[in-house]
Amino acid sequence: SSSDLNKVLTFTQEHYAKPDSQMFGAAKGKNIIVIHLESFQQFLINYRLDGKEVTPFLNSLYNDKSTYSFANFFNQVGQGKTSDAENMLETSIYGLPQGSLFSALGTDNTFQGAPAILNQKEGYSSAVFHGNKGSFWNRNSVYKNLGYQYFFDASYFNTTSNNLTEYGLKDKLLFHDSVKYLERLQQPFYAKFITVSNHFPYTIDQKNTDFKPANTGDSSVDNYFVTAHYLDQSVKEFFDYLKKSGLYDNSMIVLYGDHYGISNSRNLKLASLLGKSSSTWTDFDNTQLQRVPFMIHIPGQKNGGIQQQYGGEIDVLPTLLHLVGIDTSSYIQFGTDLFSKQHDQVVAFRNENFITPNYTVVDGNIYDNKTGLQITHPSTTLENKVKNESTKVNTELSLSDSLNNKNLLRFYVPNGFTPVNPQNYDYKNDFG
Ligand code: GP9
Ligand code: MN
Repeated sequence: SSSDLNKVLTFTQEHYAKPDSQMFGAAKGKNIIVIHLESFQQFLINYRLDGKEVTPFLNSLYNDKSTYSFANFFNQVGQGKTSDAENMLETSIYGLPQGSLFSALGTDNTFQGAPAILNQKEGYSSAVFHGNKGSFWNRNSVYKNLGYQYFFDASYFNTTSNNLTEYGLKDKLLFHDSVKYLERLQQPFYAKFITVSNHFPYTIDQKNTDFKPANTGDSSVDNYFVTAHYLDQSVKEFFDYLKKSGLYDNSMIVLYGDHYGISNSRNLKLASLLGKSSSTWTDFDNTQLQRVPFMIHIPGQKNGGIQQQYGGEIDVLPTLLHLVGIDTSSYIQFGTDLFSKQHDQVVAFRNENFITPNYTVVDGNIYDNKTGLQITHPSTTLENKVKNESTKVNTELSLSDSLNNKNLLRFYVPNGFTPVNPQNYDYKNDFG
């Protein structure tokens, strides 16, 4: 109803964060290439296994002045995993408390997300490249509702069994075989590449890797480093293609990890590789490991570097729209621009836990980020602060749920926005 919608609108308008004037439009007119790093956690960045860098190329990007690299960026997915990450990045609205929003509501709900906004405001074309079946996570339907013009799914690629791992086309082949399509997209374009090779159970044939696994005894932990290394090489090759094709200089390349690769129970095996002991491992440590990479690489930019502000997947859309000079004040978005002075650094997890720059709250327990120790007797000031933040987190998540479950966006048309007509799109393999 309109009162349900108004509650959401009031909340998101009150939390709107205005863009930083230096960053607004800093990448105006550039192609946007989003690289989804499957199951990739932040701890891999700059990590050495037996003295060997696991992801040398991503490390070089992370440490490059042309990249805004976020050291405290968190995944906020629920059970919808990849699809929840995509949903947050495309719409700045949370996934569902249970299940996947793409699967449960993606066929019928109204979306006001990145491809449509970029197209309507700045004339972007749009495409997704993914080497798995288009029906996985209901993407075929959701992408039409988002206004994606092209979806290059497995049917566009040579998927003979040698070319595949468990979740689809090997990443090197995905990038290599996509360039011919990418080059023909009308510029500026918004293009997303969803990788799959670094997906549980982390298997890649010997022929495709020279990297030695760890030896914790848990084969998925051990091989995680091997497939992460393969993903790193794949991204490097893709950058080479972009440079060769001339697209590189005119593009902003965004990389993010969607969610953890190593589960909380397996973290006990991982602990020793991180210089920690499994006997003192806590919920605090599990939460710290929910960091994933978020990097915005803008060739030619020299003022990048490592950013310390806390944020998460919900914050990506307003951040990117502001970078290409699009005003976001009329959209319903729960996240805030990471570069804004008003950016909200309370990062909500889907289960109502949250993290701030100073402390981490898990099941009502407060941990000091500096020491990792639980604050068993918080001061009244801290207690009140945590109470307020926790109220805000719960309100935000439940408003997002109400918006999604009642499909409230169908009652709201942002100023100057034309609702998406999914019938305009057809992803049959006939790209001419
Ligand atoms: C498959 C892929 C995997 O198409 O995106 O999704 P996940 O299992 O990580 O949610
Ligand atoms: Mn995933």
